[in-house]
Amino acid sequence: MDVQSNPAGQPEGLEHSWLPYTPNRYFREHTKLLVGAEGAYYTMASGQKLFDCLSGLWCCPLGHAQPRIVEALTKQAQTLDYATAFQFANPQALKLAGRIADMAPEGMERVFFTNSGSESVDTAMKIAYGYQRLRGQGARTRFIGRERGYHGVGFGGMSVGGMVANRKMFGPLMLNGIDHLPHTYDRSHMAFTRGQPDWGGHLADELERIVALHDASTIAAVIVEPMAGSTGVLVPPVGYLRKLREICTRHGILLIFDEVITGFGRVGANFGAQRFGVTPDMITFAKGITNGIVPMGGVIVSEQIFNTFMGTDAPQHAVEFLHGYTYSGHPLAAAVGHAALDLLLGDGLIEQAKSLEPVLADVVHGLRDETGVLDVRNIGMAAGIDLEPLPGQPGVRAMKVFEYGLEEGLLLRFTGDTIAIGPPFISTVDQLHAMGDALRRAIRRAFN
Ligand code: PXG
Ligand code: PLP
Repeated sequence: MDVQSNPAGQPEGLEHSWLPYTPNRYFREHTKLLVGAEGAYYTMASGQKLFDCLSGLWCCPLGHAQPRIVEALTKQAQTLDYATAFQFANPQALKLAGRIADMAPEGMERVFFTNSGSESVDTAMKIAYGYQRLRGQGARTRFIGRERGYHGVGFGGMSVGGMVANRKMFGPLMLNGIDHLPHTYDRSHMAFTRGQPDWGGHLADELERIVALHDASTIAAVIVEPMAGSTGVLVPPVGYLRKLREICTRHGILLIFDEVITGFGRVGANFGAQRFGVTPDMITFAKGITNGIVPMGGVIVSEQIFNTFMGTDAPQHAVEFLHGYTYSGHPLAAAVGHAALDLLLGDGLIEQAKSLEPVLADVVHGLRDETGVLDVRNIGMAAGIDLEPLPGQPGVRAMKVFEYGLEEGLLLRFTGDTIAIGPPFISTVDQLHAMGDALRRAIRRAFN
């Protein structure tokens, strides 16, 4: 088909595009083009400016067109644009691994680079599986995820994930031997909680039940998001993660924290691990490490796991872990990663996220009395707002808020009838209040 011919007046190329996680048929009638971005705002093709309420897709905490990031990217492109990833290293990626390990909890010393959260999760699952095998526990093949978890779209991540809609089309392709913990959300016990709910720590005991069912000797790892982001910001109950840690340790099961959203400051600390005071065996990350400007992800592993792979009795020239991506440790991503960490750590942007937490909490909880708001919850620079669904039409109410939000100057993200909020750490107090006011107007219009 001729790309130029476009009788419907649609943007050029739309008729050749298949958009990710997008209702493509609806989009055809409601096209939305982002053409520019600076600071905490996007610009649409219409010229409309939109406050970036979710920092891109949780990935741009430092805002857009950040001059030091642009400079790092440009300079690196002129110096070493791509470095062969296998059998070679590049200094930017090596040094970045060191800086990431320094930010991670004590004992988590090694970083394996990927290009996305999905790749990070599949990588971590392969590491877990390999680790158990190498230490003589080859029967440990099971993974335990959690309902309402999101771990990306690879076959591994999808299998441990717990969002039914993402799974149901692919039933027989799901990995074998996966079980799921119950999710931790119960509105009747925790509606309108600021920070961590007091109720729900006991749900970690469900892991004991699952272990008893399958026997510990068959379980490789448990994977959870410290705070579930994609399903609408589910904050872990007090004591819950610590209990998971205790149970995993007791049974020789690895604990993986998927910190693709919670890593690099989103919950007001380097990682959720530190915010919640629990050290896992592996952390998966992506998004914030490069401020979303160049794709990059990775897995941070404990020295013990790394040493287990290095302790192989295979000859020295043998690859210890047959895994990697063409773009693992990409020099452009790594250079941008350094600039992002300079800002997050050197310029105190993680501290800034922490200090804005009560401001964001006031803004979102200020909406609790609006008609149709069923729950508001928050932690760090993240919040979830549940809306009363339109009878028989799940998701439509939130979509209305999303569409009205655009008219009110907000780029919002919704899942089901939940609005997720995760503003950039560079947001000003005034901008956060303005976001709250605009969101209030959008919600009122959607319930009118
Ligand atoms: N794990 C977690 C915890 C995530 O949040 C992934 C893995 C997958 O990452 P990639 O880079 O492969 O997309 C994610 C991604 C949303 C939203 O609206 C969340 C994600 C991606 C896009 C939108 O909450 N999380
Ligand atoms: N498919 C083919 C045919 C390839 O040659 C490669 C990599 O060489 C891949 C997939 C994997 O690509 P990537 O390393 O970018 O994940």
